[in-house]
Amino acid sequence: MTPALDGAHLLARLDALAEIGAIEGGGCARLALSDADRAGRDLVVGWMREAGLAIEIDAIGNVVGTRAGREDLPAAMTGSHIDTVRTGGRYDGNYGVLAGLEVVRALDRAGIRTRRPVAVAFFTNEEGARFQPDMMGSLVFAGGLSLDDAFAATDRDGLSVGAELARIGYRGRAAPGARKPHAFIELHIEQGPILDEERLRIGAVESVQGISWTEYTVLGTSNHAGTTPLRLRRDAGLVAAEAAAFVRRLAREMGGDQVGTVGRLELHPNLINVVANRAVFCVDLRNTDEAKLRHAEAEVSAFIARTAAAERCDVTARTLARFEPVIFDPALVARVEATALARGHRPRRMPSGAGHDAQMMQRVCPSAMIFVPSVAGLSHNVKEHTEAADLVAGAEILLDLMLELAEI
Ligand code: HGY
Ligand code: MN
Ligand code: MN
Repeated sequence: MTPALDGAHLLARLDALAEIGAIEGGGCARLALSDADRAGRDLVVGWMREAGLAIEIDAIGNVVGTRAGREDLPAAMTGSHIDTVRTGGRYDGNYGVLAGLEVVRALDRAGIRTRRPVAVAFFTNEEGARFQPDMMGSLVFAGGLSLDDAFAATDRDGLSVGAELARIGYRGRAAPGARKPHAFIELHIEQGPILDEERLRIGAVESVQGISWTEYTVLGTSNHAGTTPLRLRRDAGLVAAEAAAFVRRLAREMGGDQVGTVGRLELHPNLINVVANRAVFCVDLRNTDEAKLRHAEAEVSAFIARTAAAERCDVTARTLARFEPVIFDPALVARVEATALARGHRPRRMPSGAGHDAQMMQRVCPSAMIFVPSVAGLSHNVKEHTEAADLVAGAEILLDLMLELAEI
């Protein structure tokens, strides 16, 4: 019997999960390892149990639910993440995990026992909004970050990943990545404007661009905003503001895929009539080309050093995340494309502007991604939206692909 995907159930589950950590405007705030993240995890683990999956929680809190195959072979795995940024939408990450559960339900309804096990995973702290680096759980799973280093990461309140994992009850016993999957497919919203603007429904993702996150701390002298002449100022706020403007200017001048963002900026004492003596800000640079990304990093670093020196401020830098561009397995990308074509779609090959767990899984097994459109390219925003028909279309392609991969 050909398995059929229950689209209505997928949409209902997306809405149910979005209730956890719900915020004004219809989005979610489930920062990694927060109480809201625990509640979201508990709900999804409950759904995995309901689907009869064997559940494994590893030491970094990654959760893998496995449906047995006819043979005990490396699994065909799908999944994503269920942590969100503070202004998250309801689809980023959640969609890929819940669509994976719908694949399992469809196989059950059709009475199909695949040759390989089928696994559905959610990885810890994909967003990196609270603890860096991002894609932390899948990076540990892939052996790119030690457990000790991951546990030691702290948030702005000094709380550590290790302590927070234990507090929410998700510091599992399984060794991360002990069992590598045969292949990994991640279904995800595009989070950019390409598919929506080109009126296309499916993206066959070929690569993920490089990511560079650096935290800069600039130290000056707090002083009276009214009495201090410019010649005596050591204004950390000025250096931060000029850095943010330079990041945008540089991206515009470099053109191509270069993007740059200063999304986090904190001044101290952050008062209207005091020249700031400290500025802490983060620079997010990305490019599909590693050499260009390195060039952008060097330009930003040199600009900030010059600007701080001109203002007689001191500056230190700390790398929070650094990932080179990743190319997905070409044969698997071709399978994504062929599966979409077989369903009558016109798939578009494209890079991913956002980071994803799949880029870490590519280190341990052939991996690829399926994109569906984000309306107006909006994401990391409560107004993030993908049309129901697109959500279902992407999940149907995931079902076909997982069935194929589980029979190889
Ligand atoms: O930043 C990213 O690209 C991802 O959302 N962690
Ligand atoms: Mn995501
Ligand atoms: Mn995200």
